[in-house]
Amino acid sequence: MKVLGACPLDCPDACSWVVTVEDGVATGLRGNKEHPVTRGALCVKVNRFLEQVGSPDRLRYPMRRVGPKGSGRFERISWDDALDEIATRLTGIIDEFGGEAIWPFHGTGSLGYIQGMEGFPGRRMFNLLGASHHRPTICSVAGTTGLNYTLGTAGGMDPEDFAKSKLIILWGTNPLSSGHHLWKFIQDSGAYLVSIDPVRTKTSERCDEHLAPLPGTDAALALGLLNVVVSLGAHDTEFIAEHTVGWPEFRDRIKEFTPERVAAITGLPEERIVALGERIARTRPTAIRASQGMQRHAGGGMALRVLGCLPGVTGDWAIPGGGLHYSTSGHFRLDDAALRRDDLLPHPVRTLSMTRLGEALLEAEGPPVKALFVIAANPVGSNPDQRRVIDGLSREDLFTVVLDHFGTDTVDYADIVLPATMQPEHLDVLAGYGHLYLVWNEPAVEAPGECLSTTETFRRLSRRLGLTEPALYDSDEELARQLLKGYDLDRLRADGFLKIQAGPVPAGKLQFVSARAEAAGHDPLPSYIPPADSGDGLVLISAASHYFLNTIFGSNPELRRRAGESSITLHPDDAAARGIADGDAVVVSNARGSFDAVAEVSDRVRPGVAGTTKGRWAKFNGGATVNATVAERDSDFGGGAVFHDNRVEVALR
Ligand SMILES: Nc1nc2c(c(=O)[nH]1)N[C@H]1C(S)=C(S)[C@@H](COP(=O)(O)OP(=O)(O)OC[C@H]3O[C@@H](n4cnc5c(=O)[nH]c(N)nc54)[C@H](O)[C@@H]3O)O[C@H]1N2
Ligand SMILES: Nc1nc2c(c(=O)[nH]1)N[C@H]1C(S)=C(S)[C@@H](COP(=O)(O)OP(=O)(O)OC[C@H]3O[C@@H](n4cnc5c(=O)[nH]c(N)nc54)[C@H](O)[C@@H]3O)O[C@H]1N2
Ligand code: SF4
Ligand SMILES: [Mo]
Repeated sequence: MKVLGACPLDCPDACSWVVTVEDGVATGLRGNKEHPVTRGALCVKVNRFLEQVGSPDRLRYPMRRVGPKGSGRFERISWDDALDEIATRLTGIIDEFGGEAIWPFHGTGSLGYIQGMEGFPGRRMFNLLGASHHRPTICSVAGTTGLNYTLGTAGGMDPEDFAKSKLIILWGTNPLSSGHHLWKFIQDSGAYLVSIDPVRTKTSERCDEHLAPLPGTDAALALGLLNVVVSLGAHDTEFIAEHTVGWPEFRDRIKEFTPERVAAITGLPEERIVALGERIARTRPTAIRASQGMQRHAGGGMALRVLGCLPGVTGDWAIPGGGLHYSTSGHFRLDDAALRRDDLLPHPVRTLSMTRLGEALLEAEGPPVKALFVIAANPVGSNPDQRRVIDGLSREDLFTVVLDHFGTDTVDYADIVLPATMQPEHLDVLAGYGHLYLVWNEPAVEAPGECLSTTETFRRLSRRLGLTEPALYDSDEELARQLLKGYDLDRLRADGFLKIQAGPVPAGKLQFVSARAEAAGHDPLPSYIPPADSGDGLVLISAASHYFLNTIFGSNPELRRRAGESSITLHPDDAAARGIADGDAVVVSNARGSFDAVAEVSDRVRPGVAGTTKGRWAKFNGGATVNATVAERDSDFGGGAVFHDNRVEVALR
């Protein structure tokens, strides 16, 4: 039997997949050949997904902690005992501290609308209890907010239109590792390819040209390129007059960013900036692919805001194959409010920021956080300021419940662990953020042991708490129907995917001057905000690993073997200045913390920059990973994370 499903992982490609089931067991998994973006291929990680599903390490039963927090020592308990204990603890906490002392902390382990981050499963129950809301700031929010200021949407181009582009700028993005299905459209275009990245990635190596600016200086670079375009008179006066607001003011701002000044800010040769500006001036359509990496900086939101303006100056927004693609999420008009049911709240509640977990646990203002539900997240591995996160999770008076598939670094701090179903075992609906398709995930097999889906876990807990609100007991299929109002669910289910219609970009007039940005306390004009982490040392970028998906697969033996040891790439000049040679054991540190790595000396990174990857497990890496060095600091817009705005020192161990 073949069953159509969807990859749930936090990846733009949201692949449609086909599970082969024999005698109730999933024996094969491949990409759906019919899906125009998946085209039959998954990726190096998800090709091993069934290994994960059948792994002997998988959590199969509810467990209660028996050793100290962090020890990872647990005993098996029944679901009845687990639910009783959770219900008793929650009731006590609500009585003493109020509902807001509960934090449902959702991660990106699944981006499903029914079981994952997009739908916040359990939110209806938590609303009824008056729990704090969760703001997912860990990934893309700064860029989304910045683009919204400019475009009135973060939607952007249909990535399939990259096949029509003549010049493609891959700006702070490494699609060959972090979402490779776009590459087919890029190749089909035959366009001139430019990579803008402080690191020479797999993607940069396949481009015609690679520029390596200093991290966090992209907004200045974009303004400098526009300076060249405008001085050549190549701006599209007709598009500007008809579709934009604030051109005279923006034009003055652009004039401040001369190639000479921008060369000093970005560390790029002036003639390379001028040459790329000239190329943009004469090439229509020009498409920009920018993704989340380049906005993990103090000025990340502003950087995307400026990038959204660029095709507004050249008129590319009006040409198929021109414009910018960041995330297509803004185009999906799904009724997620109907899923969340915030109308069930007894009173307004506070919102807690995902990336300020350490702070919230250690020094919360207002009601303390007394109960933490970690749902498809691994904050010890993925959050900034690992040491403080661990200190917070170690609090004896904190009641922590973790729902997961594996015994992660975070599971080690749980009071109660609940085993969750994996994608072939539950129903879900996905929406790509790198394409315009809804993707259906039909359950294919039974879950092992006593694993339950997240929705079913919260239905059972609601019952245990004696809650009578009928909305808490809707089935997964009922939830999918509520979400997909206006789309043809039955067709989606039969075909496995359904292309949606993109909304207009820009939505209304493009705002060079943004009243909304001004009202939020920002510069009304696009500008440049420099990096925040100052001082000496190297700027450490910890980008996506080719072999892991965030911390997922971080315990898969074969992928760990292929990824090799935890490494840090140093430019030969920076290595020599520290007496470090290729292969040396080093310690990477700053005031926040440190982690061990092996030095790789290579000019793949520019001087002043060091490179590593995210996704490693602390318990396999001497107890700390790169996130021990990252600050719990907000980016400019939306309170986003600043993983790549991080200065470190590197020394021999
Ligand atoms: N294999 C794999 N795929 C993944 C993931 C994974 O962990 N592994 N993660 C998934 C997730 S959660 C996300 S959000 C996406 C993220 O995918 P990307 O958006 O690609 O994010 P990053 O890998 O953080 O960064 C991309 C590139 O930006 C560069 N960069 C960093 N700072 C700057 C800067 O200031 N300016 C410029 N121009 N470039 C900069 C980095 O060197 C890196 O090569 O990928 C998803 N896909
Ligand atoms: N240094 C550095 N750190 C980073 C980044 C970076 O660029 N650099 N990138 C950041 C980004 S972009 C992101 S999105 C975050 C991700 O951070 P998190 O959201 O914490 O994601 P993961 O670390 O992948 O942890 C997800 C967990 O969910 C579990 N899981 C998967 N599916 C399910 C499910 O259906 N149910 C349940 N209950 N559990 C499930 C997995 O087993 C895994 O343990 O990491 C961030 N961390
Ligand atoms: S991780 Fe991305 S590329 Fe790999 S199967 Fe999932 S959606 Fe496709
Ligand atoms: Mo992400």
